[in-house]
Amino acid sequence: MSRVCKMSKNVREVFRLDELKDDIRRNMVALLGNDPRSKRKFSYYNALAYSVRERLVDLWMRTQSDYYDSMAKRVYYLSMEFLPGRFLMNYLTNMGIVDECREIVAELGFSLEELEEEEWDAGLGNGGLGRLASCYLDSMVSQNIPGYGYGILYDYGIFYQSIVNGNQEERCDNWRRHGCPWEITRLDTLYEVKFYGRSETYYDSDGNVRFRWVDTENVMAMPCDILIPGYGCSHVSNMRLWTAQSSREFNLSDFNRGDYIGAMHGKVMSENITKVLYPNDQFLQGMELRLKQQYFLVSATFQDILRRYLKQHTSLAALPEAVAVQLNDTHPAIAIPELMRLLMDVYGMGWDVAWDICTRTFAYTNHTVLPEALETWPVDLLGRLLPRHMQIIYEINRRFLEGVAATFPGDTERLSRMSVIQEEGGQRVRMANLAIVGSHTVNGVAALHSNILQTGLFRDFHEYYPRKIRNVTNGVTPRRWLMQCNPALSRLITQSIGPEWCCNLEKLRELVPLAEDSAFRDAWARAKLENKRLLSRYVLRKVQMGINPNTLFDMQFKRMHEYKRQLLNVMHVISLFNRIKDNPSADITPRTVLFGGKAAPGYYQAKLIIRLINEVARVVNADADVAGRLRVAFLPNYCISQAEKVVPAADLSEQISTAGMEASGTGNMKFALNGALTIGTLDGANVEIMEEVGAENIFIFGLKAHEVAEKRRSGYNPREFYENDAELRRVMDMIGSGFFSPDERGLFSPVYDSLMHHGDYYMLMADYRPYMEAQAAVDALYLDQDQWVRKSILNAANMGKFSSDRSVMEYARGIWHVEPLGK
Ligand code: GPV
Repeated sequence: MSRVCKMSKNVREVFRLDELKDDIRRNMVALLGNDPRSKRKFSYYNALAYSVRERLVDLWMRTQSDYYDSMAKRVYYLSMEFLPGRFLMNYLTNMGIVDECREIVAELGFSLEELEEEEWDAGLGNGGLGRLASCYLDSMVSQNIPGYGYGILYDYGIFYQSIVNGNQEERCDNWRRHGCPWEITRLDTLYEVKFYGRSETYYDSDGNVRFRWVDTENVMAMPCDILIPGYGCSHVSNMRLWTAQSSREFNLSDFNRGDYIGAMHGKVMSENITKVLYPNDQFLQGMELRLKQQYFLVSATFQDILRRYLKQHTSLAALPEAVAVQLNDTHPAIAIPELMRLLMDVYGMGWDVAWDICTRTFAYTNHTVLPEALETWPVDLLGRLLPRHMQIIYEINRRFLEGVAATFPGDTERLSRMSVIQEEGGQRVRMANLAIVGSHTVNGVAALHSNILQTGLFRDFHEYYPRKIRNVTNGVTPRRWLMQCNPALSRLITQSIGPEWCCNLEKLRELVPLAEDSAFRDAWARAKLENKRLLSRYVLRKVQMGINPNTLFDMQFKRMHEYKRQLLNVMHVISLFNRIKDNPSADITPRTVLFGGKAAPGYYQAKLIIRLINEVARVVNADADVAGRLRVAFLPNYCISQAEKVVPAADLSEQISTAGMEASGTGNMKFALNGALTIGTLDGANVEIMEEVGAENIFIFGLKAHEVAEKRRSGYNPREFYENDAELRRVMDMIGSGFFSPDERGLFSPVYDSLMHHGDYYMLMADYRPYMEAQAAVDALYLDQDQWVRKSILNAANMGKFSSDRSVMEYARGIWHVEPLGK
C-alpha cells in the first residue's frame, strides 16, 4: 500500500505525464505514419497505447533484473488460454493515471471512453478458465510474486458471435488485423519444436542405454510478450505468448530440390499450429492439431524456463527450488513427460533423479468434473506425434502401478481405474491421471469441487496420496472487476472507507455498518442506477431495444452449456409471461431479463437454446399486455469488454447450474462484488459466497450436490414433476408444441425431449418449482428498495475472500513455496 500512495503523489513525474501529449503526437508520426492533425480515433488510440507502453518497459526491465539479482523462485503459469480483454484502461488503472490521462486526451479532442472503445478484446480463451489465468497474472505481479504467464498467441481468438434470425452465427475474430500495440515481438528469439519421428536407442560413452528422438519435423516458436503492470506499478511482469514460424532448414532442402510450392505448403502447414483457438469449452474434440498446440506451448516454454534457469545455475538438480510450474487444467500436462525427456535424454540424468525433480516442480489445477471435458488422447495418435513421450508415459505408468499394487495387493480393478492408460475401447492416455501422478499438489477451485475430487472423481488417488489433493478457491481481481469497470461505485467506496480496498479487499467489510445509513444507501442506489442507464444505452445501440433502468435487471452471462441451465431461466420467463397473460392487471415486479454467452459451434443443443431465448424474447417483447413489466434480450458476442458493462449494472445474478457440476464459477463473484444479489444453487463457489454474505442475503434454491447424486442412483423421473405441476406442464407444452416457433412447430422438440424423454440429466424439472419460489422471493424483496439496497451493500461488503490476491497468496504459500519479493 505504501508504494501505491507514494506512487500516486509523484505519478506525474514517474510517468512523465507532462510529456505524454507530445509523445502521443510523436508516435502518431513516427510509429503510425499518420498526420497528427487527422482526427482518427483509431490512430489516436494506438498512439496513446504506444506512449503508455513505453512508460512501462523501463519498469519491466527493472523488475526482471530485481528477480535475477535476488535469484527469486519463479512461478510459471502454463495455460492454453488467457482472456485479458482490453489492455488500455487496465494499464492506466494499474498505473494510477486514469484521471490525468483523461485530461490529456481531452486536450487532444477526444474522450478517453471513445478511445477505449477502439481496442479489440484479446479473446485468447473460451471463458472462466482463461479469465482466471489473467486475474492470477494481475494478482501475482501486484503482490510482487515473480511469475509469468505462458500461452499461445492465436491469430484468431474466440469467434465473434452474431445473432441472425435468432440463431448464433460465428465469424472469425481477426483481432490483430490492424496490429496490436501491446505486443513486443522477440524476432531474435526462436526455439525449435519437434514433432513425429521416432525414438532411437544408443549407447553412451559409459555403455549405458540412452534414447534420442530423431527424424522429426520441426517448427520454430517465436515469443511475443505483453506487459502486465502490477497495481501501483510496483512491478511489471509479462505474459509470453508463442507463435509458430516455419523452420528454415526444412524450407531450404525443398527449395534446393526445386519444389517451391511443396516448400510453401510445408511452411503454411507448420504455421497453422497457432492459427486458431479451439472454441470448445469443457469438451474434448481430440484433434491432432490441438495436441500439437499443447506440445508446442510446452516445448517452447520449457526451453525458455531452462535457458533462464541455467543462466544462474550450473546443475538442474535444484530446479524445484527455483521454478514452480502450475498446469492450468490438463491442457499443458504433456509438460510432465517433456521435462522427463529433457532431464534424461538431453541432460543425461537417470530416471529416479529426473522423476524426483519433475514431481517437485509441477502442480496441477483441475477445473471440471464433466466427463466429456476430461482429456484422453488415443495412444496411437500421441505415439505418432510424440513417440518418445509415449514411451516415457508408459514407463511412468509402469512404475506408478507397481507402487499402487504394493499398497493394494490384488485390487486389479483399482489398478485399471488408476492407470494412466485406459484400456477399454482402444488404448488412450488419461491426462488427468498423468497430471496427478506427475505433480506434488493437485487442487480443485472451490471447496465443494475439491471435495468432489477427493471423494468422487479422484477418490482412488486421494486414498493413495492422502495430502496431494487440496482446495484453492478461485478469485477475481478487484482492479479490473470493480475499480476499472465500475467507477461510480468505486468512487463511492473510496470516499467512504479510503482507497486500500483495491489491494486488500477484506477492507470492504468496513461498508457493513454503512448499510444502515440511509444517505449511503441512496448514494449506493444512485451508482447502480447510473450503471443501469449506461447499460441501457449500450443495449439500445447493440440490439436496438429500449430497456427501462428502473426495472429489475436480471442477468445470466456465461458460456452456453446445458449444465449451466440457461433453459431453467427461460422456463421462469415463460412462466412470468403466462401469469401476466392470465391476469393482465396483476401487480408484478417489472423485470428485464438479459442473457449473453457463446455456444461452441458444434454444440447443437446449446445453439438451440440461444434460438429459444431469442424466440421467447420476440413473443414477450411484442406483447401489449406484457409491455413495461417484462422484457427479454440476448446480447450478442459476450466478451470481457461487454462483461465490464454488464456486471456493474446487474441487480440479480443467475448462478443456477445443477449442483455438483460448476467447479467454481467466477462470474458469480464479479456480480456480487458489484452489488448484485445472487439467485443460485449450492454449487461451486456459490456455497462459499453464501457463507460470506449470509444465507439471508442470497437466494439459494434447489437440489444439493449429494441429492443430485442420490437421485441419479435411485432413478430420477422428470415426468413426475410434469404431471404434478400444472404451471410447469404448460411451460413445457408451449416449448414442445411450437408456441414460440409458429413457422416451424417442431423446432424446439429437441429441447422438450431432452427434459421429457431423455432423462433430464441436469434435473431442471426437479428444480423448477424451488426456482420459481426463489424468484418470487426476489420479486417481493425488490419492491422493498430499502431492504434490497441494504442487501446489495452487504453482498459487496462481504466479498473480500474472493479477491484473486487471496487465491494467489494461497498458491504462493501452500503450493509454489514462494514469498512476495522485498518482504
Ligand atoms: I476444464 N472452466 C472453463 O472455463 N473452461 C474449461 O475448459 C474448464 C473449466 C471453468 C469452470 O467451468 C468454472 O466453474 C471455473 O470457475 C473456471 O473454469 C475457473 O476455474
